[in-house]
Amino acid sequence: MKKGIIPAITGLVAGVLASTVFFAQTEVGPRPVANTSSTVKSNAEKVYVPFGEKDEYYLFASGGHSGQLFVYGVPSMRHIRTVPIFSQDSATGYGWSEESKKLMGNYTWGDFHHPAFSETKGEYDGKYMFATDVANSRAAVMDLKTFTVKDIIEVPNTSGPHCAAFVTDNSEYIFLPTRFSVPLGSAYASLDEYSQKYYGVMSAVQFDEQKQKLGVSWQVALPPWSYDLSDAGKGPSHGWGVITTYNTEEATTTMEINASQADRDFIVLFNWQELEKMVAEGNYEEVNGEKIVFPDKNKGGIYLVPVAKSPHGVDVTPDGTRFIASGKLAPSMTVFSFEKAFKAIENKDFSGEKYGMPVLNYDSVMEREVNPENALGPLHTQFDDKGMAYTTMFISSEIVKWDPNTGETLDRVPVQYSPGHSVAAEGDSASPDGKYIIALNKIAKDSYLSVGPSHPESMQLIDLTGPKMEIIQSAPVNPEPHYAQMIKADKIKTITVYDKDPSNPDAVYSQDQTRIERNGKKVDVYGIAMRSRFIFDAKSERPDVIEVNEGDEVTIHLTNIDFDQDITHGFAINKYDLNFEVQPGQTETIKFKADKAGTYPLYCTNFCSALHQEMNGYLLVKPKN
Ligand code: CUK
Ligand code: CUA
Repeated sequence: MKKGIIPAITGLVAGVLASTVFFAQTEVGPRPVANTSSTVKSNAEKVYVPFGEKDEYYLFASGGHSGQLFVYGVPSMRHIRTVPIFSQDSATGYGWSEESKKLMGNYTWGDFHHPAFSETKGEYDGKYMFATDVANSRAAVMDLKTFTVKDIIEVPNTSGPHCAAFVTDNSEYIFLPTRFSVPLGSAYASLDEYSQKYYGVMSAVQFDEQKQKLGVSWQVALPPWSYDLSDAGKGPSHGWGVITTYNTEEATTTMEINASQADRDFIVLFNWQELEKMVAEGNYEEVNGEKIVFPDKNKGGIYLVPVAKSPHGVDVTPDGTRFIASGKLAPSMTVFSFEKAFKAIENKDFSGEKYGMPVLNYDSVMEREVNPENALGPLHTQFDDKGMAYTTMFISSEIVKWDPNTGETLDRVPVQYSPGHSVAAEGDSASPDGKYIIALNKIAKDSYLSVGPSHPESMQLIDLTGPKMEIIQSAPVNPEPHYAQMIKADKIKTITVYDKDPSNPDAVYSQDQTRIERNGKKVDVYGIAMRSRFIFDAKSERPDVIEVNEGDEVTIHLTNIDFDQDITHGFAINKYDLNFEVQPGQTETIKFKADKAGTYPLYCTNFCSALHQEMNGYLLVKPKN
């Protein structure tokens, strides 16, 4: 969700909204948090993590169009690490090394919206994090032992997997519904044929832990609507998934107005076990190498639930009994019951059909509509340990706590400003912790020192343990944490160094194995980095020099043999625009054409020892003539 929603909403419903509320909430400075000196002290204590102690939670905030992941500690809100997922990152050489170039495919950046942890029985298991790229239709998996990306795939037939990643309760699937509809394979088709030739394809992706590879198992060619957010069932709703939709009007231009005409859009309610079975029985069509279920021909397993227009988020309650849609343009949260939906399906309690998918009767599935007074722009909902719901209100800039069992508003706290998502401690797992929630605010305005016309986004940490929600810390964050995940720190087990891998033909672990191999124009360097030198060929008079001929194809395989925690070496060649790093025990590769004759110093970029400044050598490129 971009900041553009403000004009969209003001334009559309300004007349209905109390504009004084709107402006009061977005145009003024930070509202004072109750700050008697005693509460300030106790709040400071709550977030203070003394040196030598560690935070209780990891926070993984998506980096939106930075294509990166930001790792923070909670409650200190200290930024610990930026991990590149979809975008080049010269701090780590991601996007320059051959290994990372292979992961990134033909792209240099990504738009990363929703991180999702791997799950076992609906609980975060701390093993992997999945991510999707709205910009270039990719899915990624990151290993939480090393905080590095293991695999990225481009998903065919789709465009903009925004509503993802949502992971099923035992990580059976990572579902990727899409924001944009396109013709299959992104082929050309006139927009006059939008309803006939365009599809919003949802992909069922699986992760093979053995091979450390992602793969598309099957897809569903949903109608040409926009799919917004989604969630997976758990417990009694295991095997099911829900996705919100907008633009069921099938507008093809000026979406701001045209996609908001109808009073109702739908929630797609699907049974992935049934779809899996249909595919196993051959009930699909193969298009562009993928198995695609077309709901109008391959019937079953998918239903539509009417919902107030243009819903944004949909969230399954921790106990798996309900799903809650947030209204975006209608100021309400709608609570639906899975049990009622299952009954309606059994009784064929349908009000019609769309593209072969039965439409369930709204009144048969809906449990209650919740409209907290003056709360505007509900977007996303998280949960605490008692099953209470916390919904972000984009327009009225607050988080509202309410009871899904009764609809009663329990508490509300203003945030600065315009929260998109919030994230509670393990807040979308089967057993949220209930300790903290963080508002992921789109607009920081004057919350921090000014850095010019554009400001960072803001994250506000809210304590949930007292009688009232209380903001206890705030931290700027780069664009743009659409969503985040907060996991108990002790669930993540990182390694300290990479193990030796004797099966890796690129790796060299001792000086006597270093060598420069020439084969015509091909030059392969098998070198090591250690404190505080490079050794490319130990037998050479100048072991830290690489001499090649102009036009040679050079590959440098570099192994860091300092098996010592946090001793990372970097590698850069002046004016060759090359840069990568090797972490302790790691082997990485760069390839380049030595097309510039001359003398180019090479050096370690990562301060690794007292003699780091001496860790350099030369690339000599002999001119052709
Ligand atoms: S979307 Cu941005 S606030 Cu991409 Cu999760 Cu709702
Ligand atoms: Cu190695 Cu600096």
